[in-house]
Amino acid sequence: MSTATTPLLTRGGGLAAPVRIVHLGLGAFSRSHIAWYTAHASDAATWGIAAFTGRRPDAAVQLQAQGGLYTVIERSSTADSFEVIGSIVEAVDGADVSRLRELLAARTTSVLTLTITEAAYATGPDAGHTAVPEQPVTPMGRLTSALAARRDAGSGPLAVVSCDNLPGNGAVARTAVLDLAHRWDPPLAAWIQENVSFVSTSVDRITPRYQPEDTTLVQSSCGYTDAVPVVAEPFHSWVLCGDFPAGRPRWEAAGATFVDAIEPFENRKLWLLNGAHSLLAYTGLLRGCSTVADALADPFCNQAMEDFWAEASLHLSGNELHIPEYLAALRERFGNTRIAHHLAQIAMDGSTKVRLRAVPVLLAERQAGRTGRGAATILAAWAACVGSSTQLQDPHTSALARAVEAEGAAQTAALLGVIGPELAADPRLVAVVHEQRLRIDAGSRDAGGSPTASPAGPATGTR
Ligand code: CS2
Repeated sequence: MSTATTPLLTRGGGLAAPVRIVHLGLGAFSRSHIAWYTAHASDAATWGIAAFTGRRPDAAVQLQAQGGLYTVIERSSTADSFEVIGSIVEAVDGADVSRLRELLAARTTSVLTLTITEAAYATGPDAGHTAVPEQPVTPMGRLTSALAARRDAGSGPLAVVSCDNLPGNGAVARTAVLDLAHRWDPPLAAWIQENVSFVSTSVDRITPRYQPEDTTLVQSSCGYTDAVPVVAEPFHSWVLCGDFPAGRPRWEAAGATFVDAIEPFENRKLWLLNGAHSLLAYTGLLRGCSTVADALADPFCNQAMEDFWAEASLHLSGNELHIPEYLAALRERFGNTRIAHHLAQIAMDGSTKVRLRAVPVLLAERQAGRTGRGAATILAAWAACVGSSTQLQDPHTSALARAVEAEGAAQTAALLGVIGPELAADPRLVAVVHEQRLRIDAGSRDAGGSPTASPAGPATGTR
């Protein structure tokens, strides 16, 4: 069916729920996860989302033309199923800060959710925040400015719910917002401390980036045109920890869980899923793979992943984590060849991601008196990718460019310094990472065949 013959997906006369959630970071993941959970909450009819884009307005324009509706294509290893999601009732260009301030100032708004990427929580001098609150250009700046509007309107407390892959993401969001508030308007910082609850969450659903063939598939399978469908795996998980002073949807009806201590769940997801993703991304790209499933099928990448998992699992205790079952599920999820999850997408923003996904395991291993070679392999593969001609998007591009001017182990040290100066200052740690880098280089030269050495190397490495 061609676009000309299929009607555009519209809400028609269907009722939209009132806006009670404001979301920053309207992208594919927020639609396969937060909006999906909200649509499946038992009280979905009373919880609408106004979603703001990040850098570009495009997704808002396309979604608004469809009344906020879009299709989730749930893709298992054998079949696709299609569902129209209606929880987004307003899609807005992120640059429209006055609409954001207006919505946050409304007492009816109870929750603000965030998927703004890990790098967007930085507040240092390079983070791009403006010096004045009137023209915020970053998501954190926009959020802080909108919280000032809520205070001014006297609309009372609300919950800010971070859904980015950071440990303690609620606390990190709180620190970032308070930092900006202190700089811009100190009494606002006091108001935020009193009135805003920062909820930490661990989110999970593999959601590859949009491809034009997704629209074609919806046309032929569903008989309508959807310019912005989302492909996602069937698996989904959401663990939340914190208070909702102005209420929240009954997300538990859709499978969300509320816990008192989130750290073990966060670490399990960040290290085992995201850490393995980064490992597969960098080793896989170096070995000519393009998707997660391709890299999983590559013996070198696969062995490196298993070695990292064995190491990381030593630091994940507690029966409630069910590590063997979790790993078995991950092998199956990563192996879904019907999902084209591109390594290049995962490889972006690497200096921030590997700091969160690999460094904690590396440091815990070294604290335990071991080398931490499995985690070092992630850093090594990232360094090898950055050191090669691969063009990777990163929040620290200039620092990385300076670091690659060095050569050999000095280059590895300089790259590690971009992740954390304390890493570069530890010569034995640098040596372990560089040793893994040499092994990866040797494996990658072995064009597409078996690696010349096992990814983690012999049992007695440098420490
Ligand atoms: C991925 C994540 O792009 C990445 O860095 O590791 O987006 C991952 O797919 C999700 O966290 C899965 O829940």
